[in-house]
Amino acid sequence: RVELRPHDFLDLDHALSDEERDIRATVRAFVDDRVVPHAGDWFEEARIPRELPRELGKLGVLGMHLEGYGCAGTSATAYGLACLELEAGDSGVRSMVSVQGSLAMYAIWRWGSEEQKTRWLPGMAAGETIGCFGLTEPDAGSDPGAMRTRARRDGDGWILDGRKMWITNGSIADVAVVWAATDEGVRGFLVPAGTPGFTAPEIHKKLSLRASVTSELVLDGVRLPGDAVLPEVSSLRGPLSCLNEARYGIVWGAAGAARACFETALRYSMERTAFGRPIGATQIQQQKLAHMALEVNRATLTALHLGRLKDAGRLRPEQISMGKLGNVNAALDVARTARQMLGANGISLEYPVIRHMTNLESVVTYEGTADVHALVIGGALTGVQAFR
Ligand code: TGC
Ligand code: FAD
Repeated sequence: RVELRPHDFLDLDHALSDEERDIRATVRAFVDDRVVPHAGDWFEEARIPRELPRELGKLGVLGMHLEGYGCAGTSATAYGLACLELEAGDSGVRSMVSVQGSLAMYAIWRWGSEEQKTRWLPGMAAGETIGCFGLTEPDAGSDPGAMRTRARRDGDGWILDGRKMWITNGSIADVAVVWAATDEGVRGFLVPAGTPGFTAPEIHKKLSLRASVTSELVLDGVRLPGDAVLPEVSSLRGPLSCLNEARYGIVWGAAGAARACFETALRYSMERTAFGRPIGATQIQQQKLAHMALEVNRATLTALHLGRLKDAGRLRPEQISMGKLGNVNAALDVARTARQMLGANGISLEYPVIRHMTNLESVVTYEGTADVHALVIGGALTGVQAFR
């Protein structure tokens, strides 16, 4: 008889290859050793260790789904499994991996010149060079087409002026991928840290995703050489193609955060007694546990299915929107339910639940808010775009 495992009630393990299970086990061991014991402190202290990117590089997860230039070239499904395990540790760690691999590295890998790829990607895959991705602005988040950051030609080079906001890894990045409006459409620029006129002040007072650096990017007359522009795209399609990659990783990651909350609540429900019996022996808590198990399993199943579609070259952005919307909402639901099951302990960083719960408030907002993904799906269903 097949064993019934709570977080894998549907036996999705059965649908994975040996190689996929091995990659997952390696990432899970890293997370159990390097992230889980410290994530509460990192959150409380609002920091993420400076050495972590190199450790993640050694682990092989930075740009792991890309081919060449020091990247592992794994399947999309294997990359997804890694995101799930990383986010079961902390959304901030998965965020670091997403921004590095799916946003900054992917932008260069997909739209860069051969010289740009050779110069930047191997160091980024190793975690020696950190990248960030600047699309959002103070007055243009869901509507990046309204961006005000501008690049104008200046002889052979470019001059950039503008502001980016809420940029993950901004003040620790060695290179920023900055998207700017030009006379030729939206273009991507590689801005090395230390370029005159470019600063990246850190944003403080966050109550979510605290184990992650978030920054503003300030560009005041930043002069760049002609070869700083990504040559292969000049439209919003450039940044949005990168978002498809990162959103795909979040579909998996959210299932990981949900799993961590559910497993904590399940354990707690059998250890905590009230009125002379474990709370998990009461009907009302079992109903909640069954609901959480359902959501965790359904989210993982969705992620796996989208992974298989991506590996088959069939995955559409609208399907990623459905996965991100559904899985992040499911994870938030599981996290909030688990938090209540833990009673007062549910508000303590001694347990991972409230950390995941508040982190997920960022995850539901970045990479397209829940509303934006609903509108993408609604547009596909009706043929009518409701954004404007
Ligand atoms: P629209 O007119 O529909 O399209 C403009 C151009 O973009 C193309 N396009 C896409 N290309 C690739 N993938 C997609 N998903 C695409 N969606 C649209 C489209 O074909 C067109 O191309 P072209 O060449 O004809 O010009 O765009 P719109 O102005 O109506 O805007 C709608 C849109 C898609 C921007 C909106 O739906 C949206 O997605 N807004 C959300 C913005 C967002 O997600 N920002 C995220 C910033 S990065 C981040 O949050 C990182 S978090 C860090 C972490 O992960 O840890
Ligand atoms: P707005 O776009 O102002 O939206 C406000 C509200 O209005 C939302 O509820 C939204 O759903 C709703 N809304 C917007 N448009 C419509 C509409 N047409 N119809 C109905 N409702 C609508 N960005 C980057 O570029 N790079 C990063 O690395 C990055 N990292 C981030 C890290 C964190 C921790 C956070 C919180 C954000 C990060 N972001 C990053 C920014 C993120 O992508 C944006 O916050 C997000 O896209 C939403 O934009 P906004 O905050 O300006 O909200």
